[in-house]
Amino acid sequence: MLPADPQGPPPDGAPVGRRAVLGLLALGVAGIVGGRVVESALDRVVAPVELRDPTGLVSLLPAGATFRYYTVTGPVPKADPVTYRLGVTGLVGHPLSLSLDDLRALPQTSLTKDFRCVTGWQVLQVPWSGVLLKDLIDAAGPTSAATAVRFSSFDGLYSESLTLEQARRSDVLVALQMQGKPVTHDHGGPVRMYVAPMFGYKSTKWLSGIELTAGVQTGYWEQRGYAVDGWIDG
Ligand SMILES: Nc1nc2c(c(=O)[nH]1)N[C@H]1C(S)=C(S)[C@@H](COP(=O)(O)O)O[C@H]1N2
Ligand SMILES: [Mo]
Repeated sequence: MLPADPQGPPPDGAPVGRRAVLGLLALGVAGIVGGRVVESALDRVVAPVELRDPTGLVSLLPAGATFRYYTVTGPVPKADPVTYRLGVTGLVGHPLSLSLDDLRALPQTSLTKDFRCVTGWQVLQVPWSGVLLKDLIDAAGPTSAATAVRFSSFDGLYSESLTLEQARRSDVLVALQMQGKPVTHDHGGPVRMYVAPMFGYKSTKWLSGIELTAGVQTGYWEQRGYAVDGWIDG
């Protein structure tokens, strides 16, 4: 496991698109030199390219890369699977506090998709399963003032948000399983978000709370320069 988050914020004022593509370049280099990503040097390179991959760089990503483990806080204490609770709170008619058994008893949705970090590494065709975020939101009953959803982590620091419309997509999961087994602690278990259409930073690990809010609140990396809408495909 990497000791701390190696990705760091983008250079001040730099658009995320540039950083994303630099990350892709870094991974290409890493593929040649044997697996070590050399982002820090490449972060200073200026490349006039955009996130939509007009250059075709995305297609140069080596297949079969493995997951890295990210944490912005250093080691995170493990959750006790018996006492773990996921709160669904905020602007709702019926706040929820869900145990792992509660979550497992709800209908499970599976999907398989490439997982991509904005810094450039990706893992192809990762199977995920869990509860549709939409189902939890519907069960809690958002009030008419709710327009967004904020995720918090029991690491005590990370947060992310989606608009309510994004949160209701059929490819946004409160994930219990990843790669065919329960989400491991390093990958954010027992429960993490998986926001399939967006870059990895939108998928909060060690999920502890889902709060319905009156507006999107910028997340950890967004306060450090990442795009609030993290769409992978524009
Ligand atoms: N709590 C928390 N969630 C997080 C992060 C983090 O540092 N802390 N990193 C994000 C980023 S930038 C990515 S790419 C993915 C990485 O997931 P992984 O560590 O399972 O590979 O988690 C996201 N969720
Ligand atoms: Mo990331």
